[in-house]
Amino acid sequence: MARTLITSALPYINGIKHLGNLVGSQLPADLYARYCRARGDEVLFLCATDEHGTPAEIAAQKAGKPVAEFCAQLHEAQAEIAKGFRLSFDHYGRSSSDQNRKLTQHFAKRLFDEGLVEEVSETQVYSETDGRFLPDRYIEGTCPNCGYDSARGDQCDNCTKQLDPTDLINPHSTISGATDLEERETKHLYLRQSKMRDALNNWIDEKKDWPILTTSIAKKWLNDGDGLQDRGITRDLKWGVPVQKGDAPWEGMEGKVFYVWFDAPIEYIACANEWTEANGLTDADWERWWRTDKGADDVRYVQFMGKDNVPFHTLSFPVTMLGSNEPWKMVDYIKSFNYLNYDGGQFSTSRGRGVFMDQALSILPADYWRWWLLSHAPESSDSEFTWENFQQSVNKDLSDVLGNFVSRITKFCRSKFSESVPSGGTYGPVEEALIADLSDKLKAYETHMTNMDVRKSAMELRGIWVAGNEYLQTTAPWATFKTDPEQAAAQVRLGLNLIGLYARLSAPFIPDTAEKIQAALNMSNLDWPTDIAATLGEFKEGHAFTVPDNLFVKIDDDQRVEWQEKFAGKRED
Ligand code: B3M
Ligand code: ZN
Repeated sequence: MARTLITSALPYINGIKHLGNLVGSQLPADLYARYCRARGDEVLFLCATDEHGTPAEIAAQKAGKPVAEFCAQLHEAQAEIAKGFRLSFDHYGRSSSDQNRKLTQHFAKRLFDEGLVEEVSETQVYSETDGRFLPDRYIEGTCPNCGYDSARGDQCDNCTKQLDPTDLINPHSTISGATDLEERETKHLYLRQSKMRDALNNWIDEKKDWPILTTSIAKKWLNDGDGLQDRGITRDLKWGVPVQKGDAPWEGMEGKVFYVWFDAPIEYIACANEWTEANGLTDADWERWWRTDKGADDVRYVQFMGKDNVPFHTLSFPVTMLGSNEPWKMVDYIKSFNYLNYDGGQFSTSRGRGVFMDQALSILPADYWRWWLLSHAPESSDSEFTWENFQQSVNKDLSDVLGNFVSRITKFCRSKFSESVPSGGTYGPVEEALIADLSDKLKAYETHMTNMDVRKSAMELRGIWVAGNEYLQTTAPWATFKTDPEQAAAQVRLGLNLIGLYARLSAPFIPDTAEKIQAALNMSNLDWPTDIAATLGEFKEGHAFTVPDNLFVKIDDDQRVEWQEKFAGKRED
């Protein structure tokens, strides 16, 4: 049995994510996980909240909560919404877990022992009042370039000039407002990425099948001079993984934590350990996914992420893994995405622009969103959400093509025969032609799904739905019934079987709808079809079903305009 390990980039903890975040990692990862499971793979699908770093501290401060409490709350909120979107994670972990703390400290020790982590002394801004070193974002002052009075220690938001905290005029702490800031000598750990340039180049060169978007970003940073600079992996923050050498203290590093991008990807591994502990499994059960010396050598590991995350997954995280000189399972394929824009601009978390995951579910069921987002995934270029396009896609693809097909056949059968599959008639050349056509389409669909070509998969699936509609158009059982009820029975029988086929093939995209059909048509499972002819003979004469409720409700123009206006401004909450 093939074994597939799938991770989605870990959503950051500071708030509810928008639809652009969803389509850039978690949703396509779910599509692939569901497909692999349906094909019979053993799948481990992991995701977690990314909880450390300054933005978490700042968001907690804004919310007036201790940071640990804030993160616990947002984790629950994100987990709940992920369920709402039917994201089928085997575990939704937390980068603040004990498992991740231990593993992160373990990697730091290994890298130190291998000469890839070094201690470096540098000067940083210390606040006497706050009793701590202040990272860039905790210092504000007047921009020396444009005079803006709230420039941050790393950058002026007004003129975009990159700054050092010491460049600021009248710098002060954003924690306390204190101005008694001074520069002090302090020690930090640096990851010597430059030492791994050859190893990384060789590793990436082996990946001949990776999407261009992924390799071009990786290669750009790897070979364009500055990209593979040594990076500081520690910070003077309270919230994070404490710097330790394995389980031993690290002299001179007291009170420091690891940089969030050091511990976040390690959570991919730790999450598997959280999963085994949450389910009463053993260490061997997660190690067989992650350690090539413990059975993971036959695992295929696929990562999903937005393009801005690619450098961390092709450079710094592989340095951590390879540099440890331990047999960790490395990623086999990185599927990356461009950005989804919102109605003529960008989605923006800080400005509350666009539709956020909780809001989306409050107005329509998950499948509507899943279908639009996946069929418009920003693969080869950025794509854009507009309400017109969304309305059209829901009304045409889901309602007219799929929903209407299901409702016409089941209702017609109920009115002319009964709520069970009618007997009589036989499949002839028209039916055979349809079976041949669908067999080709199924192969194409499988190829696209296997290759993670999300949009192409959606178009192929839609084509499969359309083929059924065309069959109905040509054979017109309602007309046939008047002259040849036996033949009409055979046509309806095929139609009902097509519905069963659609439920199986559509489940990775629209799982709730697939389950509704499954229940209405009394299907024992939604297993993947291996042979179209066999699947279309599944429901035999006398097989009982019920007419399902309308699968999709159309969006009318008034409704569209109302939503358009509602989501035009800043979200209030
Ligand atoms: N948390 C993505 C982001 O919030 C970042 C991904 C981490 S993956 C290890 O932009
Ligand atoms: Zn400025």
